[in-house]
Amino acid sequence: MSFISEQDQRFALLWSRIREHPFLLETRDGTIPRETFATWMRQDYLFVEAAIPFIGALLPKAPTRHWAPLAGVISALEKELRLFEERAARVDVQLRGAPPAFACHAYVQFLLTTAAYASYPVAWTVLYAAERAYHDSWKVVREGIDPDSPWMPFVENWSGPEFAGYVQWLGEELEGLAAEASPAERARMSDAYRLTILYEIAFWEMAHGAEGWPGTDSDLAEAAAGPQWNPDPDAATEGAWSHMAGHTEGEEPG
Ligand code: MP5
Repeated sequence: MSFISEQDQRFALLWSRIREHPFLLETRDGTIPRETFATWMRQDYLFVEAAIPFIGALLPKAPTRHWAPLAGVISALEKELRLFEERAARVDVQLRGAPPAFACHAYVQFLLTTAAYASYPVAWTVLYAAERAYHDSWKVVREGIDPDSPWMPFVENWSGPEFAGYVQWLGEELEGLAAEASPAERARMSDAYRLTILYEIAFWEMAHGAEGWPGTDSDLAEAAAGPQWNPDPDAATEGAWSHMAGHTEGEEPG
């Protein structure tokens, strides 16, 4: 059985917690409160901003065949930041300046420490699980959302064919890395897979009304400035992942 199928069987209940999360079902059904969606936007903007140094930190460990695709991921993440900016301007959400929620902060620390201290196969496992979780999540939203929903550009970004191809490629490469890994390394990869899914669940929970820090009744965290993109809401938005096709099509696993 492939590494991913084995993990997916092992963690089937956790995956269903993601796919059945109220945040996703309410976004699909158009019943999500605007402010709840705005919380997710602010927090995921911080997450995507941190994902850029996460990818950059993988480069020193990466096989050379991954350099160009990883550079492509960094460009895509920059375009995603612009997507958040454009949407926020359209729907009048104040994106920048939100303090990081506990779950967002913890997840980002997990990403960055994984990139710094874990092996490449373990870090790749985290990358795959995080991207796969977003693809699966937004595919749930796609099944039934009003196509005129203001949230549709997010749905298209992560459930669309370009992102699907990228996640497929990440999975093929993950199978190659797992095939070469020792049993102990595979066990570490499995742990990282599970932790990433747990963080994904925690992130949806946070967005759905739990953005405070445990033990505090007001938000005492420092404001984060966030990047400045000077968005032009009238500019046509290019798909964030469209250029990845050239990097990830026709790659052989391993
Ligand atoms: C992703 C994301 C997808 N934006 N946020 C979380 C909490 N998990 C996964 O990552 P990317 O790199 O934005 O496609």
